[in-house]
Amino acid sequence: MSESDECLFCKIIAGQIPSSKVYEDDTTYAFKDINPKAKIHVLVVPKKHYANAAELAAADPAELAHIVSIAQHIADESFHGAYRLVFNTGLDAGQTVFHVHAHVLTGEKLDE
Ligand code: D5M
Repeated sequence: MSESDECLFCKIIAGQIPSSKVYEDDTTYAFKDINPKAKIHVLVVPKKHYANAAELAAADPAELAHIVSIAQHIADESFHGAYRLVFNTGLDAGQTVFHVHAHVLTGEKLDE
């Protein structure tokens, strides 16, 4: 069994686990975080499995840039382009799902 067979976000992307989709294209999937930390809290993930942002940046920097552009689009539509973009990287930074994901927090004024 490969790593991605056991990966929660790979299963969400494959439609094996339900999610609240907000965006999808050939390479990328975005869905609402189950435990929102802001009025709008979306996770943007590459469909291909990478463990974290550093792995993605090394392997496919264009996809990383694409994820940033999707975050911008979500914020443009919902909160005049203002948003917080977070990649928790590593257990001690609070990463719990080891399929790289951008947390996009927007929709309201955020705490500093
Ligand atoms: O972020 C992992 C995030 O994934 C965390 O904010 C909860 C979210 N999560 C976990 N399971 C689901 C499902 N099934 N749907 C939507 N969101 C989910 P991390 O940075 O790894 O701590």
